[in-house]
Amino acid sequence: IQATHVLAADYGAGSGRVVRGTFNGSKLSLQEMHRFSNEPVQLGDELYWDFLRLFHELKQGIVKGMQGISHPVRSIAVDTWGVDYGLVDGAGRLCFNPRHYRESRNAKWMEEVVHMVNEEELYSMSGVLPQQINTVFQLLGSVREHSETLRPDVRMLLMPDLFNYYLSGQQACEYTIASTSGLLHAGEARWNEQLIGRLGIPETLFPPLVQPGTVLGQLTDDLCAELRSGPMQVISVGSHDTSSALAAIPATDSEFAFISCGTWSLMGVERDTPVLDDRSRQLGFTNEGTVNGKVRTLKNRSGLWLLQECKRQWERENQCFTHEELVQLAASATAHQCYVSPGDGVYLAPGDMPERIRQQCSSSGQTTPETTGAIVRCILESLALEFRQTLDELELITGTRPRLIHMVGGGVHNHLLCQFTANAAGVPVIAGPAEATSAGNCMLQFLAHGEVSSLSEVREVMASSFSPETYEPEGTARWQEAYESYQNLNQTLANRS
Ligand code: LRH
Repeated sequence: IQATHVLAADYGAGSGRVVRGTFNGSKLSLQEMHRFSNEPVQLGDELYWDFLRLFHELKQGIVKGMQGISHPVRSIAVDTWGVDYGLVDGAGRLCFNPRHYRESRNAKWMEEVVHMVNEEELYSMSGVLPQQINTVFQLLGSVREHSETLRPDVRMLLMPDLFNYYLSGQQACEYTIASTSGLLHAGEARWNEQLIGRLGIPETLFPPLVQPGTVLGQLTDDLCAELRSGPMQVISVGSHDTSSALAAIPATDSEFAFISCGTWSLMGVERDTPVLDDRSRQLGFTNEGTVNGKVRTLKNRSGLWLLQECKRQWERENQCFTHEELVQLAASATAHQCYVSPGDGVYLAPGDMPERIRQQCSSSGQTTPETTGAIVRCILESLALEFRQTLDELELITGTRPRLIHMVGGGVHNHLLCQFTANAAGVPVIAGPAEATSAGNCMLQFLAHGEVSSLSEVREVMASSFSPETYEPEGTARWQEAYESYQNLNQTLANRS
C-alpha cells in the first residue's frame, strides 16, 4: 500500500500546530510541520483572538506540509478549542475578530440568559453545563452589543468552521464543535430552536449542521494559487479538539475513563446517552458530542493552565524554567503540604497565579507554598486529587466505576502528574499519546477517505502506532488521607461562597 498524507491543523488556546499524518495501511506517523503561539490580544477592555494571524499561520503550515514528499497531501482538517466563534456577513467578510471565552463580560451575559431560562432548564434542554464561557452566553452578548448580529445575511461560525470557511468557501457547523455551544438539543445533532427563540437570538445566524467526517469541499482556487498547492480536500473531522483526542485513545475495551490534559483537563466517560439529572449538573458534568454520534459525559476543569500561568509569571519576574525543570523541582519538594481547588473561579483569568495559589492555601489554613517546587507540587497533587474526585463522581452519576484511566494530551509528558493520578485514583493510568488530538484529526480524515472503516479500527491503529506508558498506583493509603484533606478544602471553599 502506498503511504498517503493528510494535514491536521490543531489550535489550542495557547499554541497551534500543523502536523502531517502519514498512514501506510496499518500505522500512523506524525510529523510536526509548523508550530506557533496563539496569544490573545487585549484591546481596550475587550479580549480577542488574533484570527488573521492564526489564518496566516495555517497557510504557513500548509506550505511546509506539502514539502519533502513525493505524493500529494490529500486533505486538511482543522480542530480547535470549544465555544468561541466568528460572525461572517453575506459578502463573506469577518465582522470582527472572535472574542475570547475568558472575557469577564461573559459572567454578565450568563446572568442575563439565566434570567430568561434557568440553569436547570438550560442543562436539561442542551445537556451542556451552564458555564460563563459557553457560546450561548457570549452570543447573547454579541446580539446585544453588535448590530451586525441581527442582519439576516450574517452567520455564526464556531472557530474550526470559521477556518474551514476561509479554506473551502463552504459554511457549515460541525456537530462536535456545535455540541460545546449550549445551543443544541441534548445529545442530538439539531439546533435547539426553542431555546434559541426564547433567548431572542436570530435563527438565521445558524448554518446547517454536518457530521464529523464530512468532506466540505476543496481548498479554494485562490488559496491553491497563493500556496502553490494542487487540489486538496477540506474535511470537517471531530473539529472540537476534545473529540479528536478522544477518537485517538488507544483503548481496547469501553470501560475506561479518559483525561484529555492540556491547558484544560477534561475527564469523563463515553456513553450512548447524556446524563441530564440534577446531581450531574450540581457536580459540574457536561455532555458533549463524540465523533461516532455518542456522548461524552465529562467535567471540564482547569488543567495545566495553573502551571502554565505560574511559569509565565515567573518569567515576568525573570525566573525562567523549562517544564522539565519545574517537574524536577516538584519531585524534590516535600509531599502533601497543601492543596488548591484547580476548578475554582479565582483561577480563570490570566495573571499572577503563584500569588493566587499562595492566597488560597493560606486563607484555608494550610501551609503556604513559598518555593517554586512547593507551588508546582501543590498544583500537581491537587490536579491528581481532582481527578480522583471526578472518578468517584463518575461512578455516582453513571453507576459504574471505570477500571482504568486513559490520559492523553500534553499532560502525559508530565510523568509526575501521571503517577500522582494513578496513586490518587487507585487505578492504572495509561498515558499517551501526547499528540492524541492531531492523531485523531488525521485518522478521522483517513476514515473519511475509506482507508480505515470504523472508530474501533482507528483506536487499533493508535494502539499499534504509539506506545503508551502504564502507571500503576503506589502509596494509595497516604493518597487516601490526602483525598480527605482535599475534600475538606473544597467544603471550606464551598461554605465561603
Ligand atoms: C479544550 C476545550 C474545552 C473547552 C475549552 C474552551 O481545548 O476545547 O473543551 O471547551 O477548550
